[in-house]
Amino acid sequence: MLNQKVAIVTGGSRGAGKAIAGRLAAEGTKLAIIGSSEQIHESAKELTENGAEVLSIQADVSNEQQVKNAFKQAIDHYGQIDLLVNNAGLGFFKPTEETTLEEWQKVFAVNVQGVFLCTKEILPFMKEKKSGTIITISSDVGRRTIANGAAYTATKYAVQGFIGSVAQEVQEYGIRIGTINPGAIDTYFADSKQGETHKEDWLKVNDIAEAVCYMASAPKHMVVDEIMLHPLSQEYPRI
Ligand code: NJP
Repeated sequence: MLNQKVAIVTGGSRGAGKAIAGRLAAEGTKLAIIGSSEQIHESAKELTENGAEVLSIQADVSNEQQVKNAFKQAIDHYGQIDLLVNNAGLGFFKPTEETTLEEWQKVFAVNVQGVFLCTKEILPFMKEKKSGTIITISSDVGRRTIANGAAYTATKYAVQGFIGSVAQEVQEYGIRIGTINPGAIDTYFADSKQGETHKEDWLKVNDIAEAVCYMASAPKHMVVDEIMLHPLSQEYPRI
């Protein structure tokens, strides 16, 4: 079902995004991957060596002009975009009184404005085609709150609200929109390293890639609105 489709994956240079790109490529999906640092080209090289068709684009998802250029490049290159995975994101965890305005603005710029800009850029294209899937990697803290992560939590609640509204706007165009809300994943998130011993029981990047694949390959008459997943070891209050 994903064979010969084309996907844009933001934050494809490492962590969950890189795994999502690799998993989609294994299904035969052609890729445009976006990241703000040069590492995006290294990631594309690796994926290409494993047989994937990949266009790497260095762009900051919070910058409107860079997003416009990146999406134009991807659309011009492939002439088709079937799937957008809004995955790029960042986080930091500290008490609110220690959070600077600059940090607050930065995390909103990438996690919320980035999702807005990328979604906005692809919607006219998908509306015209009357098809497309947009999957956003949000968080379990888009549905529950935690201490010492208020700014990050606020961004993911904002993402849930934004995505929920957009899903209703575009339903009539055959566009399917969902969020994946993971708990702790073993990545490079919040300036950490993948593979650290305290993360042994955390979700693995392939768990997220698997969820994306499931959501993206749902039959045409079905929308998977939301997938929540968290490590069995993680405390998780049920709603
Ligand atoms: O993080 P990490 P994850 N423009 O740091 C890119 C959510 N999540 O894989 O730009 C474009 O390994 C960055 O590349 P670069 C989380 O909120 C995670 O864990 O070159 N790209 C890199 O490729 C996020 O939405 C956990 O630095 C930008 C990627 O984003 C998603 O999972 C828990 C960018 C980040 O890779 C993937 O994060 C949870 C920009 N401005 C939700 N800024 C968790 N890890 O525990 C960053 O609930 N990137």
